[in-house]
Amino acid sequence: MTMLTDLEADPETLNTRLGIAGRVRFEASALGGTVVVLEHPRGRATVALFGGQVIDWQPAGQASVLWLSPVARLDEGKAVRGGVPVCWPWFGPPGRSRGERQAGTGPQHGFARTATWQAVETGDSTSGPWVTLALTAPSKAGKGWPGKVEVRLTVVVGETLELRLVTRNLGAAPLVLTQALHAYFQVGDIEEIQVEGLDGHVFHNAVALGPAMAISTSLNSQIGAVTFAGEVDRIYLEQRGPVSIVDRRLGRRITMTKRGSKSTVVWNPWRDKAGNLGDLGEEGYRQMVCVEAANTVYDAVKVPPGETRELAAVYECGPA
Ligand code: TA6
Repeated sequence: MTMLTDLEADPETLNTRLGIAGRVRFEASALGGTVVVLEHPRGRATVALFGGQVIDWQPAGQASVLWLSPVARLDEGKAVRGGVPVCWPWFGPPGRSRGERQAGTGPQHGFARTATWQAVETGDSTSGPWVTLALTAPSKAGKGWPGKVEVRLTVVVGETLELRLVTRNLGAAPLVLTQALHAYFQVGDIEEIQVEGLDGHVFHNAVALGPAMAISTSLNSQIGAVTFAGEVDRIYLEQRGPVSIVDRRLGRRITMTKRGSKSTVVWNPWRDKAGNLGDLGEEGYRQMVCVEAANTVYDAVKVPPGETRELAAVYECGPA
């Protein structure tokens, strides 16, 4: 099995099986590990098999839209900070963040971001080239692995970047999921950006309340755009509409539209917490913001046996 996994992650083998000339190419990354590069006249995206993580997206003629830690490595088994980590099958701490009564065991934000995914399919559509990666229960599933289940991530790049995360319940019991496409965006200066689209929504303030382990009744209400002058860690509820990061310093507006999600998370750790995290780089918190399409304890997803549920996000980048 190890041999097979090694082979499957070998760029040459993957190119023979799944490469598409000028569109989909597997390669060894300078950060370690194997990546798949999707190329289109309007944009380019790099997806790591480790974590099933998009680590770069560059619309044609523009700088990278996603932020990636200067110390990111794809071959150390540690969660990679930056790009679009996939938090699955739970968002936040294990167990209660899925609405369960008991705290669970397992890693923060689930297993997916530290697992090596398998490339299963590629193609080239009118929207652009795409790759589908899959993750199934490992032979020695860690504690908290949610039984017989498969998750697939499809990444498409063209005019936009699109991520579709589809969970299929292969077991006999219903599966309860929380999850997130935990996107890190590159910004000119965190103190100069605004996040629009959240006005009027109530939010769970995790800085004051801690991570959302249960539904809280102590919610705040957003007035106007979100601005940053300290740590922000919030789950906006009943939020289905588009959200935009308006960045006048970089002269661009990044817009996320989503499906299958009523929670939008906005996060910046600010200086002190960033120092403790240790992988943001000197003053790195100033250049990033997370805006996440999520299902949290407030809108946990129930997947009946035999069924699938999708969480999807489309990102576009235009002038501010
Ligand atoms: O999405 C926001 C959040 O859940 C924060 O609470 C935060 O600490 C973070 O994600 C990053 O988590 P990580 O485990 O990647 O350090």
